[in-house]
Amino acid sequence: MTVRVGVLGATGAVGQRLIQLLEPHPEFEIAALTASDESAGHPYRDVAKWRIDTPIPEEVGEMTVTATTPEAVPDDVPLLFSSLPSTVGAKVETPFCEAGYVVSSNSSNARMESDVPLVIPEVNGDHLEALEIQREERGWDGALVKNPNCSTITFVPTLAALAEAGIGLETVHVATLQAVSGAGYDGVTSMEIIDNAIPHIGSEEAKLETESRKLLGEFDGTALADHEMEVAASCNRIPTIDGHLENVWIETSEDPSPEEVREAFAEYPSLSLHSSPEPLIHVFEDPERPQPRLDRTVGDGMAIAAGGVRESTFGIQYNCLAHNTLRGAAGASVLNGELLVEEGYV
Ligand code: 11C
Repeated sequence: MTVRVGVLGATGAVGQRLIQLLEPHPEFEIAALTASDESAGHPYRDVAKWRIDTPIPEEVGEMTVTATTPEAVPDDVPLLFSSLPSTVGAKVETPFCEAGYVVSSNSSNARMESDVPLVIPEVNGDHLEALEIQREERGWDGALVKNPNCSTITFVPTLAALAEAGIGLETVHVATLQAVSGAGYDGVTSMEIIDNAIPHIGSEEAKLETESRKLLGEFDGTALADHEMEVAASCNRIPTIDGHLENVWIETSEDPSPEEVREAFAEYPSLSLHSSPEPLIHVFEDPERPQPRLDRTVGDGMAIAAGGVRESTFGIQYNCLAHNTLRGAAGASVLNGELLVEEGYV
């Protein structure tokens, strides 16, 4: 049996990716699309400004977009995927949760609230247990679950793999080279970034530093506690369309060899959820490897590519790359939706 789902913010860059992933999904059926008031009342194909390289699925194109309010979404659509701008998400996600909808959200608002699980299923699916506290404290019939920022999702699974292998994480330095699709629709279409590299973008650095510690922290049955590791991030934009590349330096309580690190990455377990790739982390080590458009497609855009593992002055150094709008955004929300269904929250 499929679960009827809706997309909040269906016309945006991540909303379009959600539709691309949800339309053929064996467990979900798209039954509601919401967007801004200007788009409401129109067929999706007339307002979407579709920019994905496969056509708009025919049935989706004919659906009428509604306003982003609980009243506009049918009651028999229990699960909503939110890709709203964070300012909008901060206003409208709560009313949806109050009205009984389970919201799997990619929007950055509320990610660090103590009773909002921030989840990468392969890393910390157990944090969903905090929903009991959320429902009790907020009196919601619905629920709010977040996936992290796309840059956070790119490097945290590699840290989780090291922790899983018993390597104690003390200090992490991460520098990002982020694709323009992370900046949303305008970033891609404006072309203003072409032939330019932009340092110190937005509020990205703080997000990587705080979200990573929450993701790797423990839920003890009553509260989510952050991991104690120290994280310093430097975030930069480069002129590529999709795929965030990150350079990571870690100091650990042990002294793992590069080979042990590669093994930890390669052996980190995946899940049997539909969108969870096997393996989760692909380890590349060939030095002459041609780069363009290979790494971001591993695992159909849902895996992490890692390589360049070597000893450095700061312990171990490596790089990792993930598709930012698939693994890092729409795919991350869909995967959280699959976990919510599997765990009985929907
Ligand atoms: C970027 N990572 O590349 C951002 C976009 O917190 O979900 C996603 C922002 C977020 O600019």
